[in-house]
Amino acid sequence: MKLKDLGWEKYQASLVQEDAFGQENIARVAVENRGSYLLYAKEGELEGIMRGKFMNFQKMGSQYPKVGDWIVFEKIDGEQKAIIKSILPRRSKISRKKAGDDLDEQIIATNVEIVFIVQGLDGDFNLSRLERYVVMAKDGNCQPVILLNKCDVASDAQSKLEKVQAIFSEVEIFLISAKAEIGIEKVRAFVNEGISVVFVGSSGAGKSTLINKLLGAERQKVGQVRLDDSRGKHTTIKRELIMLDGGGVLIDTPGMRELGMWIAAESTIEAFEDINSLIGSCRFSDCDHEFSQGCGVVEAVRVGKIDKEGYERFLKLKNEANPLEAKEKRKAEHAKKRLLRKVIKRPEFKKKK
Ligand SMILES: Nc1nc2c(ncn2[C@@H]2O[C@H](COP(=O)(O)OP(=O)(O)OP(=O)(O)O)[C@@H](O)[C@H]2O)c(=O)[nH]1
Ligand SMILES: [Mg+2]
Ligand SMILES: [Zn+2]
Repeated sequence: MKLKDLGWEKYQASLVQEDAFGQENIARVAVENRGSYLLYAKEGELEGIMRGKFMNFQKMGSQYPKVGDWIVFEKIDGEQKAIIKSILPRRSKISRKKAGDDLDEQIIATNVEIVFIVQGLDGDFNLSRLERYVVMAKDGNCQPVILLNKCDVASDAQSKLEKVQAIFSEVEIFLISAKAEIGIEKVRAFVNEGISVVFVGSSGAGKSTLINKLLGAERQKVGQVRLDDSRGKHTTIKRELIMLDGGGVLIDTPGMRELGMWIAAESTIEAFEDINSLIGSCRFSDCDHEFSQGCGVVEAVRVGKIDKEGYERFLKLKNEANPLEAKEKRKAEHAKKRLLRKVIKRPEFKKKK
């Protein structure tokens, strides 16, 4: 693996001297797994873990490594593992902020030049959603490019294109068909050596289909959409960085029907009303509703009180919404409680009789 193919040279040129100085062990975050990261480095694939300094204090979600990040690591001898030491400055990012909360943002990808906004010309077509994606891209210092997909099956493609053009006069917009391979070369033309791009859009819009066509391989799993409303089935469940032969980096992302789905784990729970209503019945207040003992939600699923499919969708979203952060939050909560107990035991806090 060459750092150059991952876009390092272009990225490095944007760094100030101190950031880049003396850093030999550089890798790029390719996948965020539960509890670890897949890193791409000179020496190939490494499992990135966090320790020590990184874990010493409670961090905000955005301070954790994200797909697309350049990181400095320390290799563990004799293993394909590395300790993540620091994250190099993000030149751009595509992120979703929770309403009214500027501090806690959920980052979808970092250090990308272009955001391909993929929208189906079928039931997925929605101008206000396009607008939000365009804002998101510009906010994050990325160039938005709109890809209106599935033109092979849309009879009104031309009029929809004109509508979109009228609204976004400064954005490049293309009619394409990932499946019928129409306009693929126009997309390919953006992804030159050293360029990183991310694909966003609803589930079922055709992001993974398009990525496969760009790769010339069936690498990404593709799922059917529902006939009545064109909704996808959340086929892609992880953000993933993929290298293109001849340079260029593609990031596939799980699609969301609503941009509001890019939210923290707690909000995921709130979105599932039947699950939310049972949370009080869990034995532990920090129950993860998956592995924790005495979980009222798991029990309700077992006895059929909650729809199993709905529960599985909940798990998928819950774990998608940044597993590491959720885990760290729980740890911090425990530590706080322990500290509080100690303090209360101290004599000066005991009530005088
Ligand atoms: N007719 C038509 N169907 C397409 C086109 N592109 C993709 N599809 C179909 O749309 C469905 C969804 O495609 P995916 O590539 O899985 O969509 P996605 O955006 O990756 O969806 P998620 O991974 O769930 O976010 C599949 O059945 C594809 O075959 C197209 O250009 N025309
Ligand atoms: Mg996909
Ligand atoms: Zn529970």
